[in-house]
Amino acid sequence: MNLLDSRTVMGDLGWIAFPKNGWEEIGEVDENYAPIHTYQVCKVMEQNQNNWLLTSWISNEGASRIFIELKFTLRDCNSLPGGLGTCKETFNMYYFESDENGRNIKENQYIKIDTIAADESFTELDLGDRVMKLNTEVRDVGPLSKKGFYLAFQDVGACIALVSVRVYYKKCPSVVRHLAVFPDTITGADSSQLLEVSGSCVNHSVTDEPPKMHCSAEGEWLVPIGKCMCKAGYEEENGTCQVCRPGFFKASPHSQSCSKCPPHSYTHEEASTSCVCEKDYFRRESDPPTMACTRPPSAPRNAISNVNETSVFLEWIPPADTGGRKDVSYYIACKKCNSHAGVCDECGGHVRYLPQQIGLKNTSVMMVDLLAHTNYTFEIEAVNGVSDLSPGARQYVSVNVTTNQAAPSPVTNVKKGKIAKNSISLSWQEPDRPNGIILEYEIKYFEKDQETSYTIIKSKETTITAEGLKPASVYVFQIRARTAAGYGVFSRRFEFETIPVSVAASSDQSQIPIIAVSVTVGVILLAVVIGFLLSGSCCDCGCGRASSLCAVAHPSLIWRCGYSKAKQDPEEEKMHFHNGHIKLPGVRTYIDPHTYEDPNQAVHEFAKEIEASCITIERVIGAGEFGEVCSGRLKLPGKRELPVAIKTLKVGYTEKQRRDFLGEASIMGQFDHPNIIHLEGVVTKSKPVMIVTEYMENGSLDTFLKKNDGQFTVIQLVGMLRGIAAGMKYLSDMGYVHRDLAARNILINSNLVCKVSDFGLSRVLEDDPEAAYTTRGGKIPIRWTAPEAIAFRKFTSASDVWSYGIVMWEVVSYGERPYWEMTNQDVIKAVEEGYRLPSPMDCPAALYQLMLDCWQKDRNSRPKFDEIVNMLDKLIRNPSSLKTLVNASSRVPNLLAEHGSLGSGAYRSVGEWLEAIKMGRYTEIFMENGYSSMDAVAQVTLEDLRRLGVTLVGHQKKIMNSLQEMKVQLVNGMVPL
Ligand code: ACK
Repeated sequence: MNLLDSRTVMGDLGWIAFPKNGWEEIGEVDENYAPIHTYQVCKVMEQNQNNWLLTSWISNEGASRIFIELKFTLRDCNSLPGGLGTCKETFNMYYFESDENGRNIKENQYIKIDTIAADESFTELDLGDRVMKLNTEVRDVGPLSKKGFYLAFQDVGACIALVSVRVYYKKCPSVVRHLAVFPDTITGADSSQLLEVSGSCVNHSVTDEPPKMHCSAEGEWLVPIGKCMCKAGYEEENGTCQVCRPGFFKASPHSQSCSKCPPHSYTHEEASTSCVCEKDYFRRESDPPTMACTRPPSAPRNAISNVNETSVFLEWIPPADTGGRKDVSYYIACKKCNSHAGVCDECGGHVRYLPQQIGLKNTSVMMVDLLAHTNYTFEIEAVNGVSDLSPGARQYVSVNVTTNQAAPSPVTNVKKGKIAKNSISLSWQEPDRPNGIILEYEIKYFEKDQETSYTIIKSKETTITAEGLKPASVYVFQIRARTAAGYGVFSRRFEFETIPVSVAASSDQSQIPIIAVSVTVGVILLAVVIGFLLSGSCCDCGCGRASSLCAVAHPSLIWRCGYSKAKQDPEEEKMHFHNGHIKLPGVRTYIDPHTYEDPNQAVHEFAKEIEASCITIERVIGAGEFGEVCSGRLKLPGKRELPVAIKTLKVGYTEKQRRDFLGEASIMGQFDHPNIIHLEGVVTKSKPVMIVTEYMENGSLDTFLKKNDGQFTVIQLVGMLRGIAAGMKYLSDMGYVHRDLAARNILINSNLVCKVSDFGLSRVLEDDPEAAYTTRGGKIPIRWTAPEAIAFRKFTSASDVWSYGIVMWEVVSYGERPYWEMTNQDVIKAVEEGYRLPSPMDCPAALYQLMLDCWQKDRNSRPKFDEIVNMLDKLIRNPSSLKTLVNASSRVPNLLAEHGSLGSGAYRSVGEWLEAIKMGRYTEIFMENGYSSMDAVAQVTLEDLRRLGVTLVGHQKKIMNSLQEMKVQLVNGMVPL
């Protein structure tokens, strides 16, 4: 900013030269006739020059540092003839500060600014060329403290022309930066000083942090701090804030620009800070204004339920419309319904929801602790963040279920018995609500505060003694009961303390007389009992109602009914756990009874001895290899009476037969799984020798299915298969290979629970009428057995999986004989050539695929039993996956096309064939409809049969199966894999 520019001053500059003959002004004008104020002095020949040129007063206009720019020419002294002695090539510049415009300043009052020398001086020559070498020099002065100043130029004998003098100061010019206005700012007095300047926000703008900039001595704006932002409803455009147009909004000063209203919202105003939701759409308080307006979700879809005793598992898929939100969760409403009265009540607090009832994120939930045999309605409601803002109806899907039998209620009444230094005896009562027959109790105990290391004892009795405890230590006990429905929950914790060693020692001593007395009493008692026995009286337990049918030589000479204890109490199965893992006696694996030198020891290790007097035989239900199989009842002391199956060993058996017979019990006794037939015990101390197992009301599965052909839903069939697979998984986990898995060796109870049975060693195959001798001498049930087991007796869990596939086929075809009447040799050949059983009728594709997987030639490619269980569980949970059936027409693909015609088969005419399968009544219909040859018949499909009027499912099956059988025989094989 100029304070003075001698070149722009039109009139007199008002400068004073002193002495008068020193500096003189040259009155020149430029091309525009404007005066050029040039002062010159050139007294180079004279001694002692002191010529001053004094400016008029110059206001500094508030600047505290000013700059003086001089433009001048200076004569080179060397170019001057003779004047070298006095000639100078510099001049001095001075200033004097003053608040007012007044003269009378003495030269010595001026303060020197600098001596000014020329960068370039000129010579005579230059003068001749009229080339003036103009020098420009700038000096600054500050800090100034007064309103103005004078400048003075002192010549001491140079030849100078002062062409222009410009006096100015520097300032940072007003700017708008980051929406803040910064005013004109004069730079500071110091050359390195930065002046902090505050800006002010432009219209419609605001700030969190007041904006600042720094004005440098050079007049530049530096280091901006903070900024202004257009307030809500306004956006920045070219350094100003402009209003948001209708349909646009800006919610916060921090947003850059106005945005279009998000979906399902609008605004008709200018300068909107938010948009309004359309009808039926909402925005939660916590939703950002930039988010679309949303609405409650639609109802969940495809809910399915799976009832397991008194638990219900629900699964569904998310709603088709989530309302535009991601925060969909589910709420389960539970109603208990009376089917007769048609009324429903809230379920109440006893129902537990896993993981929770409200705010479920996953699409499944489990309800436990429901009442047994009760109808429930569960409403699965989908909710999202705006559900509570919507007055609309609830969006839910409801599922009706009926619960089954409940697991037993917890044991509540636990009492301590004898407590010693290393043992604690306990007794308890049956739970209040056993909900079935209690099969056993599980007692968990651990030293207090050592819960990660616990022991589990299983007991059929309501008493146990925990042994091997530490003296003077507190132990925590919990007990739970098991019925066919599974385990109940554990009882609350009961704490008992063992006695210290010192107390035990003294009490042991004090017991000596008591023991002596007891022994005496015992001897007397024994004598009395023997007396009774000799006189032929019956026992006092009420046992001994055995039926003569089973030819039980009933041992009436028994004075006490119950178990006789083995070496270790076989009632109690004891396992130790540490951090959830079994610690001792090690991982539970199957122990081959053969490894026992004495087979009797094996049987008593794994099976309880039952007094024959506790068994009542009612009727013969079948014949086994070793003798009759009977049904009856078992009544053990302190226990409820149980229905049981009793296998007997016929009289006149050899020692080997006895060993083999009891071998099955030694194996069965090692298993404890709801899908493995449960061994109650054995009778070996009296004759006949018996194996007592749980009773399975519906007998063996193959006969049961044949009897109930077509009677079950697919889900029921899959449920049976699931049970068998679960049992087999357990066996394979135990390391037991069954070798004879077939529907005939599965038993089924009245609840349609399937259990694997028929365990044995080599015997198992001898016993099976299906087993045939192979070329290598073994006896093998060919149709059920994997090729590697037939070929080189490679029996593994993988070969059991093959057999399981055959069982699947048997189940889905309701007990049909695998490979029908093909000979064993043909079966071996066909399977070897890669043919497999075709899909049974109406078989879900998923099941047939699983069968084919089980029949993979490479045994390692077959699924494992745990995978089979998982797969079946998935199908059960998602019943719609079972709806796709194996296409009827593709069930026996390409057999005829590839392998000739049925005409060359066993039947000469359609009539003969239909007669042979007892379907002769349809001969006429077949002939009338063009099925007059066996070749034509071969094309018949199920649809054709229905069209022909064969409406009975049994007849359809018979005809289709026969056709299939013929086709299979024809190709000497089956479905090529
Ligand atoms: O098909 P079923 O009636 O069922 O005929 C056979 C018969 O004995 C010879 O094995 C039946 N059976 C075997 N064990 C049991 C059992 N635990 N419960 C009921 N029936 C059984 C089988």
